[in-house]
Amino acid sequence: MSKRVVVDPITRIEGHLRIEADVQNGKITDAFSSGTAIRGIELVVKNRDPRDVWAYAQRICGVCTTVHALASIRSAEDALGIRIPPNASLIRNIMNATIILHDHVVHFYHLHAFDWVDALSALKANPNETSRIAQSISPWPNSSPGYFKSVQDKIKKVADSGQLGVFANGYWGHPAYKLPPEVNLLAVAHYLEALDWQKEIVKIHTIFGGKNPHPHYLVGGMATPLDINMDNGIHSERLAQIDQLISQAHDFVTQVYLPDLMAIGSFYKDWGKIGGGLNNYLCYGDFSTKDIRDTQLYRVPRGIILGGNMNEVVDVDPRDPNQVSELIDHSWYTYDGSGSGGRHPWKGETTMNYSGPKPPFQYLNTNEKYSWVKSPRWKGNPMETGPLARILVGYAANRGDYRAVVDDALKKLGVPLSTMQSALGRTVARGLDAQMIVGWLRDDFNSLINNIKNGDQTTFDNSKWEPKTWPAHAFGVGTVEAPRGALGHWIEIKDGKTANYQAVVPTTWNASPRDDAGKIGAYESSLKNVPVADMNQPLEILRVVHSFDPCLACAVHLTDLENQKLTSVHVE
Ligand code: NFE
Ligand code: MG
Repeated sequence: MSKRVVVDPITRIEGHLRIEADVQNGKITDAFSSGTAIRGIELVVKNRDPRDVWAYAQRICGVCTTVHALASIRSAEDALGIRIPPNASLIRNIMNATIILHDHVVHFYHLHAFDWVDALSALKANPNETSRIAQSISPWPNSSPGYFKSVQDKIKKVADSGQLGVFANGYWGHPAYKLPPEVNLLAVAHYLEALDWQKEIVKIHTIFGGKNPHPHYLVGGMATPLDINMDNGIHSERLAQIDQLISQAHDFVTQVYLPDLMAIGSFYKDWGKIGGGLNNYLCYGDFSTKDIRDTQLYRVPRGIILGGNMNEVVDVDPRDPNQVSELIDHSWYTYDGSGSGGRHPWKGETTMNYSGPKPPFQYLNTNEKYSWVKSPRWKGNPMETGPLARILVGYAANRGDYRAVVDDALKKLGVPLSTMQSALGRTVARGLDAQMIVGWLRDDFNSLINNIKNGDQTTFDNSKWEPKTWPAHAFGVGTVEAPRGALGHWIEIKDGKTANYQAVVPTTWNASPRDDAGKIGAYESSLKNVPVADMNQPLEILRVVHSFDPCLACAVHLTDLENQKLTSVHVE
């Protein structure tokens, strides 16, 4: 007899995700992923000026803020044949690199670490030993015994107050926690340091984009006036500040995040065999060194791996009507009033059709429709997207830079490449993704400074700004490698207005429910065979699902109409 465990909502993610999992003999036999809220941004942007859509689309999410604006302006520029100046390309890369680094660090320390780190165990640590460990793995300066003692005192004060604040609702003491108290203390110290760091790095957005979250973008370039000698724009003092923030980001990633990841990961090698899932990986590619249309110059390569076959990278084309499609057989939508079937996003439709139970309810009817997330498929295949996809596609494409960072990490952990296709691998890949991207961030900033020094301060091309220069009817697609993976916005422009708009988002791929052929999505697949030691404390489910860094706000672009309890676990 299997029992169904419900985790709803999954916390320490963005948005509303519910997992129902059948557990038999201490293992998950089947799982169902449900997005429980919808916002309908694709409907909001209909009939609007395509030059304005980015500002609405960016509000799809406040976590991967920036990337939806970027995908949106790329889709409009693609449709209208607009080329942007080199400086605008560089600034867009810098903006995207910034959000990815911010997201990955926040995910590791604030959203995922406590699945692996027992915060209260840190109270038992010997700060001298924590200091010794810290100094043995990194030159990071905050590493004295006194420093770790002060962090321990801080945790003790919080614990003694009875109000655990950020440490509330953890499964502290769960037998699946394996770190010694000293490493737990190290991780909690860096949890707190990362909180400070993350508010600094986003200043790159506030300088280049005017604000964060949701910095400003512009169809045709960037709304970023460069004026190196004057106060009429981004001048040398501001650029020096960005220079410093990039150096800080580099140091934090290489001296804090990566050493911690390796230290913590080495205690959880058994999770290198758990939580893998589909083994199909999708990347649209990004970070061109020149123009986004030149896919050959992408530093994140474009491509697909099928069935874990690392010997072949398959081409992907987001324009091909036979490749990307969205199915709705198990999603609360309808096509054309009653139909279903797959739709390429240029023919996509967002028509809600809720047929689930009325709250309060115990279980979803998972034989029918059970999610607001659609089921994107590539030639009928469910795909995983995100840092792991980027790392594996880069590796399989024989890229020397990817091979070097991956091989180095595998050597440090003492595990084979196949370990990457797991919950542990996903979390390791996110760190390696940050390692790659923090280097490109520096390179792109240096290129920008060089251009400025050579007298090019142009960030905007207005030659196709006026609608009279546009075709009467056009289709465009904008793709971005967002923190959580392959993001695409598809636009149809008719007579100067947005006729149709579809966003297929990384978390839409990963959180997807079953499709018409019964093929399960990435979360659902990754949960199969995962052990659950204690049905009332399903820490293992959190480990696997969190390893994807879910963002349901993105995935189902109305907040829930009913209040939901926080962190309740139902078991029958
Ligand atoms: Ni809301 Fe997002 C990212 C996008 S979701 S976080 O990254 O696009 O998958
Ligand atoms: Mg969509």
